[in-house]
Amino acid sequence: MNNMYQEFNEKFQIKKCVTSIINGEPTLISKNEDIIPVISPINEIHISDLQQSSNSEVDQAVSAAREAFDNGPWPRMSVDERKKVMLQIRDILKENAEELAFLECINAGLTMEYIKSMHVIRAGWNFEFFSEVASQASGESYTQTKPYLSIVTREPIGVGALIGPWNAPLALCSMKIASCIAFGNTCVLKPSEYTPLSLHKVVELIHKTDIPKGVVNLVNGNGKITGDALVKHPGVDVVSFTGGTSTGAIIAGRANEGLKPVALELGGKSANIITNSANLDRAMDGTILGIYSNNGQQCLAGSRILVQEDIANEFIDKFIERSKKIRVGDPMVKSTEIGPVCHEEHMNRVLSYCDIAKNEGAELLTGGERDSLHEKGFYLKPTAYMAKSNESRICQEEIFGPFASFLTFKEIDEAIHIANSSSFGLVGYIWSDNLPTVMKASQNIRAGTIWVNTPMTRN
Ligand code: TXE
Repeated sequence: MNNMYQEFNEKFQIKKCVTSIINGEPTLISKNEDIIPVISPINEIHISDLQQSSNSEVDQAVSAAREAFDNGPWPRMSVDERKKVMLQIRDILKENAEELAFLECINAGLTMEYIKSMHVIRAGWNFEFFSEVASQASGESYTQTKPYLSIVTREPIGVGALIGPWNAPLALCSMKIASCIAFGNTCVLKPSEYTPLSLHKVVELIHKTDIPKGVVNLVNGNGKITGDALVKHPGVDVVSFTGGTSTGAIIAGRANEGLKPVALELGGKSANIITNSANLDRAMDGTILGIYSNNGQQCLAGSRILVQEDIANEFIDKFIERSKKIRVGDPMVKSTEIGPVCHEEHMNRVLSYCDIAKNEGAELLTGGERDSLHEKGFYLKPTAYMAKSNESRICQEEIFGPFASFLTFKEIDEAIHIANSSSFGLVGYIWSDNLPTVMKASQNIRAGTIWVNTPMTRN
């Protein structure tokens, strides 16, 4: 470990064992509970232990949230009173930004610079943003059926089960907590078993504000055990999940058994279309960010890169040149651009797509292997392949690493067709300074969000 790690570790000290937090209190460390080792992807060191919450602990956490909802002050407070607490949470997260960034970096492998400039800020901002949304939310009234007046009011739904992923734990789980509690709901959070550290700290910090006990509870553990127990618990009213598509389907099924509404944010294999009418320097920057930022692990990645034929050779050559210059390494070091992927199994999964690409006859453009400069840690070289066709697995399956699949197209209609020939539909990117091209692509690509001449703007 480098000096920076020593310095941070002395200053903040990683918890030896991460437990649940119920009613604002950490649960006791018990010898009988299942322990999951927490491994740093930076150097494969065992940095902490996670005590897996038993069924009875999940039950206690849901009961705490239930009691806080059914009988506690939180849902009965005025929006302004709740907003005051939400802003206290924003402030305390900001005050502890360095520690949160350290915990996220050591555990998830994201670069310190990226976490400090994006994720921690976003985490605080989520509490401000959703308190504003709640303060502006209003109901509706209907006057059509005289002399009756029908009024629709917005009410909190109850207890939320919030299940979070490992690729951006702080940013994504803070969004879940904030959007849930801003409206007067209470919750139980279960972060990914791979990345529990920053969120344990967040829940601890939340309890240093005036939040009533039981509004935010934390359980930990494996998805199939703790996660499943939480989703199917009869005391849960609504489920929110971000993660893999197949896991999302299982969770939706489970929630459905209890007739619980469920919000899912799942995977993507988004097309990033570069036309010959684009500002190619901007398109190049956006393409590099689109596939490699967050260590390549993001649902919003522009992972199918479609380049118009007449500019393809030049664009792809430049992309390869840029990819080779990317600094892969220790995410605590300021100059590092890509850190390790989150865990070993995931690294092996991403690497397995290099074999798949080879078997499919794809042409290796750059990377395609583990970064051998590092003896330990889950580092991958920025990787790109020229795919044989859009039907190939490297164009159809979410790989979720620093792994780009290139294709070319002749006219925009063909690019739109390729973009839509996918079972995903999360986002899409289009680079062009020609208005009719932009309008055609953005209106015809079937995805939730289309970015035009910019990557990843989500506000
Ligand atoms: O995530 P999972 P995995 C994609 C990405 C990745 C793939 C698999 O392609 O390779 O998903 O990742 C909890 N009941 N994304 O398997 O399983 C689990 O404990 C209740 C996309 O690591 O989706 C964790 O807290 N909970 C993505 C959370 O679900 C369950 C982000 C996510 O784990 C559960 C991450 C169950 N049965 C991966 N099974 C994005 N869209 O941003 C698992 N969990």
